[in-house]
Amino acid sequence: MKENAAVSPYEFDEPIDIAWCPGCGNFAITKALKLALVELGIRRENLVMVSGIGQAAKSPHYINASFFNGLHGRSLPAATAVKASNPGLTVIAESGDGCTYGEGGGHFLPTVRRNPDITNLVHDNRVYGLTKGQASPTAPRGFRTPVQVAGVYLEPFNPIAVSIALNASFVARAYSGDVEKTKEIMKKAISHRGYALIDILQPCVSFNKVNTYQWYKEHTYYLGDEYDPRDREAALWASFETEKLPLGIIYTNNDNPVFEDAFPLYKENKKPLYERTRDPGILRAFLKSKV
Ligand SMILES: Cc1ncc(C[n+]2csc(CCOP(=O)(O)OP(=O)(O)O)c2C)c(N)n1
Ligand code: SF4
Repeated sequence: MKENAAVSPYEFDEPIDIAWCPGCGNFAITKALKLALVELGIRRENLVMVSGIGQAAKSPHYINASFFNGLHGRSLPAATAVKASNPGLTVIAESGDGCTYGEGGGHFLPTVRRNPDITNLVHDNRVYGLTKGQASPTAPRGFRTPVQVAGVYLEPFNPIAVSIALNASFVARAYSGDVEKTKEIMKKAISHRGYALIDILQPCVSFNKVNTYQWYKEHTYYLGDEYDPRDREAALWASFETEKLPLGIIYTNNDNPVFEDAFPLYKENKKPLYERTRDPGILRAFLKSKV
């Protein structure tokens, strides 16, 4: 995708009130995404945002483009379907860590394996923000909340390690306190052909008093130029780091077929259904062959 001066930086602004708490990390993610879209020259007519339920899932409401806001955890199948129906669109699924890995966990795994050409932005604040701070699947052991009063006793879900284990085509981690670098990672993810996950560390200033902006500053670092994201074993080791969390593109692999390309509907004819002329004769002949 080329830079396109015709896209205005304000094109994606939606003039409505934003319901997030002042200081929430969600603001920076939306800002980074708008900048990435503008710099990639993606026009709003060609963009579809898909989300589930939660604070992060409100993000598409704040971007002036088409969107589908579905049920909790259901962003990925809807996004896959949008892309399969019209492969010419840029499709971004954006939701929280609870929505994607908790309620949507059963969709996350097959989506990584299907490899549709969509970008998946996950606002990872380690809590269920909208419902007032219960632990999410990425909350660490010992994390206390008004519900988990004795602290979480479960092993946290590691979306980076799981997606690398499934040989995902693009796996990255970003930090919402750094708009510039998050924007650059987003540009690479959107330009990547195939499923691209960005797990974005996002401070929830109201309900997560542990993983603050200061905490992320002290517990993250960017992978250097010497790091090769095509090295799956190195990527897995990076995904297990917990003392300091690596940021950047952790794993890429261009070997997996893209869902839309492998879809039987497009095997002989690349045109999406809505562009094809209907031929009732085919259906008639098919029905006739069955009697
Ligand atoms: C099936 C279902 N279960 C539970 C809920 C209640 N609910 C609404 S939002 C939410 C938590 C959202 O958390 P997360 O996805 O982490 O996003 P955040 O609000 O932190 O951005 C829950 C549990 C629901 N709407 N639907
Ligand atoms: S509750 Fe947390 S995630 Fe939700 S808007 Fe407020 S700071 Fe952001």
